[in-house]
Amino acid sequence: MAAFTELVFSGVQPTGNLHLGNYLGAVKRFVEMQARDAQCLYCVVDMHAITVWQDPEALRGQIREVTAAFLASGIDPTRSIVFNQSQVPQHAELAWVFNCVARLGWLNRMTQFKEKAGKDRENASIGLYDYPVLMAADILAYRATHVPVGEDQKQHLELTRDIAQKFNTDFSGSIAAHGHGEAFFPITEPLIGGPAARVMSLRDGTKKMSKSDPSDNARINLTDEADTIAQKIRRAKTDPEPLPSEVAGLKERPEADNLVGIYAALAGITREDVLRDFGGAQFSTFKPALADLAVTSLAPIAGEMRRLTADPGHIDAVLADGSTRAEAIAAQTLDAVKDIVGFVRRGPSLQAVR
Ligand code: AQP
Repeated sequence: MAAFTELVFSGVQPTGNLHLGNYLGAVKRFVEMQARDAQCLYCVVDMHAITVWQDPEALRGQIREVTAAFLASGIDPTRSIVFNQSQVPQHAELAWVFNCVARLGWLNRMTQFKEKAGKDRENASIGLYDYPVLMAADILAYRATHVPVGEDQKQHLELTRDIAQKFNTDFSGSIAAHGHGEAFFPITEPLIGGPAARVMSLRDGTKKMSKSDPSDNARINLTDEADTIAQKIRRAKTDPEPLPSEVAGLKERPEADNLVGIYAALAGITREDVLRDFGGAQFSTFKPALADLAVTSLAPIAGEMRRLTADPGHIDAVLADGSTRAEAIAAQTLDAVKDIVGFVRRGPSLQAVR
């Protein structure tokens, strides 16, 4: 592997309905990361997807669809490593070690589990509860230094940092004895930010835009046709006031704030810039401008996704190549982890992995 100063990792679940929030909060930023001096790994996290029920045939299609979205958005699979989680067994292996490092009390505080399990907690899968530990393993199998994610993943990233810290402390003697210095795992930096770190529902500005929202009108799907995108924006909930000319004027106006944030993220500008152009405008002026921008930005991605998904063989080849390259890195981490923890393994004990 070439020597990069940063290692970037992130993932998207193949749970269907990939939407504008996933694109602006995550995938678009994955593409931008490729300009940094970084090895980027982008993973279709299919093992996370099955923490809630997935129809097997649909899941296979969804894995290919997320891969197509990565490629259609501009992720270059020769520069970045694009793969699906289940093809790299080290994710699950490291998750088990981390299950023995993470504390029950830490997981009990995870708000996403509480939201997703709802009132029927006793019936939620153990995988859903353990999701953040597998996520820590995804990131730390590559000893990733940076993780671009939407704001909803902030608490999980904090857990990843806690697990890395505790592993480094619990095994400090063994880490040093195996030639890794004072710390084996990095304390990964979350990269959360920009105007679309949390894109909200088009029907309710206080709720996150989400794949599982029962109303399709609440989100813009990456596969939506131009007419559908324009119609969803036209029908998006708003208030009767014109847009303010200062960002402070968006406070207490969640729907207006959301649409301005979406415009800013699509145009690659700030909310301030948007309000400089549209301050004082009615939504009857702003919404068509936003719809035009959304269609111009998303239609080429949707077209390219259609072209790519028509050739599943090509997508599977990209995933196979990426998985082989990912496994070459993760296997080194796991060999070192096994030595540090005190397992006996085949092959010589590794002294250093990087
Ligand atoms: N609304 C959002 N705004 C900004 N970023 C978002 N992300 C998700 N929703 C928004 C970011 O997209 C990446 C991939 O998300 P995921 O597929 O792994 O899982 P998720 O966060 O559970 O996605 P959904 O759409 O919210 O699914 P459901 O409905 O199942 O809960 C992550 O970086 C995430 O932050």
